[in-house]
Amino acid sequence: MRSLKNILVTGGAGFIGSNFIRYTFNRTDFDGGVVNMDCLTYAGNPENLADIESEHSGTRYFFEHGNITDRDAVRSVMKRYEIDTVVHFAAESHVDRSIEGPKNFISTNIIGTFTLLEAVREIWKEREDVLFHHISTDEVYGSLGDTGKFCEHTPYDPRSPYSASKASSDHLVMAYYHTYGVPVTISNCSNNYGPYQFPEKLIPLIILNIKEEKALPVYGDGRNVRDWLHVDDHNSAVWMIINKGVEGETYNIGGENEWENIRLVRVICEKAAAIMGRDRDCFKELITFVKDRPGHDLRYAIDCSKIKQELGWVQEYDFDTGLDRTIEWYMENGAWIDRVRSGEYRAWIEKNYISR
Ligand code: NAD
Ligand code: TDX
Repeated sequence: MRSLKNILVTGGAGFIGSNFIRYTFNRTDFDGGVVNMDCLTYAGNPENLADIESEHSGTRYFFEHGNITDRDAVRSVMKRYEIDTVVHFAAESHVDRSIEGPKNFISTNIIGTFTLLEAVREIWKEREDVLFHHISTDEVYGSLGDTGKFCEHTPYDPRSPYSASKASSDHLVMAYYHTYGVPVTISNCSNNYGPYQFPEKLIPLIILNIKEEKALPVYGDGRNVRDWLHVDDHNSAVWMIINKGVEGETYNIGGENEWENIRLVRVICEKAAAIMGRDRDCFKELITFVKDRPGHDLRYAIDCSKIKQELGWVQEYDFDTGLDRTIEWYMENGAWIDRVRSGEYRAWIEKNYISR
């Protein structure tokens, strides 16, 4: 029986991690503690959790400003908070940045995961009620043609420095399970959307450029396909895995919701126009086809029948409504967006965390 009393969330100040922490506090069947260890890169913003911080800080929620590659810091957090569950989100997550400079991806995604695994291997030696859950991506499986889906047994075939670093971390996690018996699970998820996503990723970037009537950059011919899932549906799947997932198993998570990029961008243009009370097609003229991403994977699609059948997970968000709400969120949260993009929040971080 798993303990699930003290959860260490790595990267909890980022997009999915902050939504995960809010998700756990909204659950009525969880009354444990959550420690958020995050080094606050450009993508980490503690303001994402201001509501949780004001309600639970010091009682059930604890922020630890630290780097997962720092062996001593990781061990100290694991021991001080008597962590029994690690949910490992922390990563460099943007493919384009990995193409520009892979070094941080190797450091955080590979060495960081290794550092965490070494800590749990040592600290959890005598325990059986613990779990290390590793958050990964469908991108490790490479690129699909027009048909087929990735399943848990699809051979790994990463194409970008980002996906190669995630593939490497997945292999390390499984190696620690087989070699040292560390209790682990892995999930490989498709593209997430929702609130608090850093506006370098496609959906928030397009929404914000529409808002500011800037060009909407579509890579190549826009025919690449992604499978979109609401971040809360990803997090409900993660919650199920840490509660009842089987050690040593991988679970694919997906939206069963494939969209060609150009089709999605056109729909966002129409939805935003409706929300802003503008003509249906007025933003489409901003669409600009730009140079393709090198090694751009053509299509991702996930077969998530395993987690549905074995753990009873289902997606709850309908994409039409989820996308509407997401567009509204970015339209309404101008102050958050300005701070995230201006670097002003850096000063806030330094004042509130780094100098503490
Ligand atoms: P994000 O970039 O929004 O957030 C990453 C967080 O990790 C940030 O808060 C950052 O400060 C923190 N971080 C980075 N390096 C760190 C380090 N060395 N030490 C401590 N903290 C560090 O990323 P996201 O989109 O929320 O993705 C979270 C996880 O989910 C990643 O592992 C990613 O590979 C995976 N994933 C993301 C998606 C997606 O669509 N965004 C889909 C599938 C899987
Ligand atoms: O300006 C853009 N124009 C464009 O056409 C951007 C930023 C992206 N794109 C395309 C590239 C992709 O085909 O849109 C698609 C989605 O791009 P991203 O939002 O950068 O996501 P992707 O590269 O698919 O990776 C995402 O999903 C899997 C996350 O960033 C990863 O962390 C996750 O593992």
